[in-house]
Amino acid sequence: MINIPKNVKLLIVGVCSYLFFNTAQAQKELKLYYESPAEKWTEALPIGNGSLGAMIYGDVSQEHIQFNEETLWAGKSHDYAHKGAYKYLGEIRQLLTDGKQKEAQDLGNKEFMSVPLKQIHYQPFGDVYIDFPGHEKYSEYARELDLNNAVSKVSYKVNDVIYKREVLSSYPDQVIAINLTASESKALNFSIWLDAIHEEKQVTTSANSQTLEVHVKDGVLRGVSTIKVKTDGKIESKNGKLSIANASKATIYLAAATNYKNFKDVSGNPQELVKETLEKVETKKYKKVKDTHIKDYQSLFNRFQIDFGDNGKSKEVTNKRIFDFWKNPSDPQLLSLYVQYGRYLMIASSRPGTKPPTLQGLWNDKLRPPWFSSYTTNINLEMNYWQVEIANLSECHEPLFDFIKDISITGKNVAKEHYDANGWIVHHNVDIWRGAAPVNNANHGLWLGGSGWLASHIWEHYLFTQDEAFLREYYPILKHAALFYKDFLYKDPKTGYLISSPSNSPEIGGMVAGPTMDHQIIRALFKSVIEASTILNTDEEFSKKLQVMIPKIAPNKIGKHGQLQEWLEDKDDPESHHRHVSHLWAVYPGSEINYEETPELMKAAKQSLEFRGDNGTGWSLAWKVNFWSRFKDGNRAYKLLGVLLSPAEIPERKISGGSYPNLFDAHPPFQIDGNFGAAAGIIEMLIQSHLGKIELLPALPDALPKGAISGVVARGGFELDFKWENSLLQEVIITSKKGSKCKLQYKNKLIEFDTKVGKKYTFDGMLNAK
Ligand code: FUC
Repeated sequence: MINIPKNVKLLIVGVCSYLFFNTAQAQKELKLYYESPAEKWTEALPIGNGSLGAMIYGDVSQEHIQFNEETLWAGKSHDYAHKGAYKYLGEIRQLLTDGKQKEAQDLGNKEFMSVPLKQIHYQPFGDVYIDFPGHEKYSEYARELDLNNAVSKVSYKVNDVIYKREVLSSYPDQVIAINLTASESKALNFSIWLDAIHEEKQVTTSANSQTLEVHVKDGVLRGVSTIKVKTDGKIESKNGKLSIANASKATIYLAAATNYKNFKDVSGNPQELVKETLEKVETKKYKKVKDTHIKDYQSLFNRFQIDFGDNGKSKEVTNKRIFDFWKNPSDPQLLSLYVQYGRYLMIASSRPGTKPPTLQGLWNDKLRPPWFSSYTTNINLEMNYWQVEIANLSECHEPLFDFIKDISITGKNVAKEHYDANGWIVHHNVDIWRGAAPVNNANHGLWLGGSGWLASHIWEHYLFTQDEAFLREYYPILKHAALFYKDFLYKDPKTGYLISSPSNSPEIGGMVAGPTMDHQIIRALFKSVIEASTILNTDEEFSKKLQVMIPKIAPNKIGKHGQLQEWLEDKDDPESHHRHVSHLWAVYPGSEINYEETPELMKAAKQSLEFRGDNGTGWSLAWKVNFWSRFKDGNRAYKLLGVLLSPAEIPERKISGGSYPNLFDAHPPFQIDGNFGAAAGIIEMLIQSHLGKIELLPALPDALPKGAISGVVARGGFELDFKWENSLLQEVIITSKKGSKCKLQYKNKLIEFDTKVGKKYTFDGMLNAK
């Protein structure tokens, strides 16, 4: 036996407990934490399993859990295409060429728009209420959402009895589980029931369960939800409620489903689905369901860590931290928490087999939610997925690819009816019925970039994962997105360039011919199809056609104010602080404009962003964080984060954007895109990989001089762990997933090396191999 001296033993114990302590500490830190119940929806805490989501208020004498199931929408299966609209395309184009914008828009509104003109709403599903008689006076209240295990908790004391509630939404078991305990036997007494704000609803109660049926107004979808109670107490069904007496613990499982099967089929049987789900879970103990849930969640969540240090504020209540950040943005842990919250929300709202998060993610309590709580594709839906690859949640991208598959079908019909073109097209909004035609008003709805932008996600997913099988599967969709633009691009009689017309630069300036953004998106799409066809060794002829077209598309231009022109004409208003900054698409998420290949355009793009200023709606701020990161100005990006992370509801702030107490992003109102976009932006300050190399700490703000990140993903199939101190890189470990060649840059040093699949490569802060 090896004899270890006592002092060495002490050292080992010390190091181990230090590591343990720090891990435990780090675990503790990833929480949203409050010392009072939620009064408003934007104070309640979100949980979700991709399809079944809930907001937990945590009130003491009456708990309220408002829940959603992602397929409950208004409306019905419907083709929104405007038959024969293409007959007016030439005339609209001509009017635009003749400078008759109003006439072009009027004709567009009359002959070219979606039928009907508007899409429809995502719906809330129902509410669980739990009454705890005698709990009006309480002490030691705490409410939290633990991002480490995706469990929301409430605890408090009444007459020396400690009451605890846990709520989670399980992906493996497809239920929301509510677990209630009392520290003394038989001290738990409560009544529970379901309700909904739908006009058409019915509640039926049995011995230990209750079922809610809702029917949406203006639509064909109905939802069924059942709660089932397991307890060591006595259950009684009275006055439409389930009353539980003399218990020490109780578990309630909630399942919900609708008759929606897909955008063409509503023949589902929600009663049967709910019954089956509950039959599978009802014999399981809460601990088993919880353990399975945590294991499943952590298989995604634990892949990525981010740490900027903690100056002690992580122990304070979250709403106070947001308020303090407004006054003094020196809470580095709030930023790492924000990134992890973005990851948490993604895992909660986008899992394989589910639908993508809407404008409000999975969470909506209104029959008429803002902007229909639908999918806006001129920034919002795409922004939802900006963090997904870099933050090591690649599988969570899948619902977007399913969505793209759907709209490539509806969009094909729209391409034919509206443009007499091949391929598929999606305009600026899509609902659950996969409407792809232009909606609302031709002045902003007739925008042509939706399908091109969405298709870029297929290519980006490939760039990150190097998954050739995926690329092969999706190549036809990518190609057909390009095919549409190939047919649609139109030779501008004035400039001779190929342009996108009619369209608009979202959502500023009305209908125009040839907005810069469209051309950037189309060029990027064509290039991705060309590269994909080479990788897959297919379609050489089509690729050649695209190669010939690219130089003919109207190029990016610098205007009289030194700005990047938003339109074909040099007519940008330097005073405009409009929230959309669409013509900078090629800076982010695109990459056509960059310091290395197009420094003059980069300068002009930066000038455009200066004109737009540092305020904006939530998602606009998040986009600007990403822009400033690409401009390598970390301090400016950090300044924008300061606005985004300040309290949304303080009138004296007098600007939009900000965060609600539950850290939901404020457009205002709540829109989830800013959460996801800013999480991506924070990572973009630390690592970028869009120019065929990995650049470390490209835009590190002075406020984050020390930190570490692990499990972050770069294009080319690489996973990285690295840390920095005094704002200088200390060490980097690169794991090669696909054996690609790696180019790595830190400041002015660029190294290049071959890699082997699964091998790790370690370098010091000067990029010397270790
Ligand atoms: C776009 C934006 C709005 C809002 C809406 C949902 O139309 O211009 O700001 O985010 O989507």
